[in-house]
Amino acid sequence: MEQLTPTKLHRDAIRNALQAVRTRTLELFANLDFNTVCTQAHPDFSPVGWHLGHIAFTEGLWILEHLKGESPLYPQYRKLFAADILPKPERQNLPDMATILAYLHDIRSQVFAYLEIAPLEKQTRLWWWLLQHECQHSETMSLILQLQQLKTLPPYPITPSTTTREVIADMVKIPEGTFMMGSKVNPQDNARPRHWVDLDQYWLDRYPVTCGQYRKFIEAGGYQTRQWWSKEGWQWRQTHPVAHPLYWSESQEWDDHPVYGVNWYEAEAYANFVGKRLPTEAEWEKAARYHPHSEQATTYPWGEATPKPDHGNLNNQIGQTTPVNAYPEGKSHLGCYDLLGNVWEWTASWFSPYPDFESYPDRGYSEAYFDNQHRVLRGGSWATRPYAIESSWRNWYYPHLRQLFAGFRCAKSITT
Ligand code: AVJ
Ligand code: FE
Repeated sequence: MEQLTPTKLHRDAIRNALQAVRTRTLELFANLDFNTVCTQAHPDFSPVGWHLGHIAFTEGLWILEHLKGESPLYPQYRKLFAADILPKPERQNLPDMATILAYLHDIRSQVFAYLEIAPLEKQTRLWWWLLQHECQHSETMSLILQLQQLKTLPPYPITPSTTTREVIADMVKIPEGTFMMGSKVNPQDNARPRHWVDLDQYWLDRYPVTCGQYRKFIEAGGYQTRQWWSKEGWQWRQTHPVAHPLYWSESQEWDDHPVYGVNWYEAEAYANFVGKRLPTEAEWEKAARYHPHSEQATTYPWGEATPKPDHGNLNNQIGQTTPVNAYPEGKSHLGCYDLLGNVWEWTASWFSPYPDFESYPDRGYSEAYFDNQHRVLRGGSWATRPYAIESSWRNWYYPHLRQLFAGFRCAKSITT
């Protein structure tokens, strides 16, 4: 029998994970007509079919060219599928679906052939980074598909474990003191390095803000009331005649689900309306991993176990939001729900480097976005793959974007 060395196990783990993620990626394309594949749903997003080609391109670039030392493959796709060459509207002129799929399959079989002999000891980070890259694009494809259909799905029939508005309005007290922020094992450059952060005590919402809560803001004329908005927020609001989130239903059936389809300005305005504020990302992260007894920061809110379906609304397992108290197994040590999964959460922080940041795999990945124009989101949504989720994970987007699976929760300082 073949001996199972640690490297063999590792090779198998990487291959299985890449394969599992690919299966889910391709599921998104079942029954899509080509017009949907190659048309932009929104100016800020590339066509969904472009993402598929870009996944293959990125795999070829980093594994076959960079690690294996192969000369550029498919030079005809270099310009089209690179992340930073063509403007998004010019990414609609795509090869047909069969051609994109053949490209994807050919790159993948070359990558798997190389994986058998690759010196993994030196390459682990890049392989896991690549896996997370496909995971991230898979979520973007999910939100593009939702945009293209722009429909509201019926609420998923989950009976929340507890359902009183009192519970949902609750806040959790996060104790003062230091915690270790960031990660030394997360492949993402922007999550490194680990560093100590000292915070005063503060309140954080136990749950993301729900549609029922947000409805009060709408009904109080929040979208028309200058006082709740910042200068930039009001500017956005005046140039965009909206009066509710992008994804919104009048039905009260959704009242226990998190609000989403709001941009950063809407989140900020709501927080002002209720006399709270958005948490900084450090405040969010401490609540999502700090254990008050061990005083350690865990990888996930619930500890170290890899995410399972019971931990949260992840991995497109349901395909839409769920009530904010539906996943008690995913609670943080301090008692916050739904930190990972369901909806991403806007934070008050600009996307910026941690002390001693080092770019990986290149400056275009994170460093190009340290421009004080992107806000950090934390936590992940129902469409986030479990390989691309942990308490240290940072996501970033322009504050005006409402096309994301993103909501928020609020914080409040404790003054003594
Ligand atoms: C972190 C989701 C904003 O998709 O634009 C993917 C991640 N970077 N390929 C994006 C990313 C390069 C990025 N986000
Ligand atoms: Fe990419």
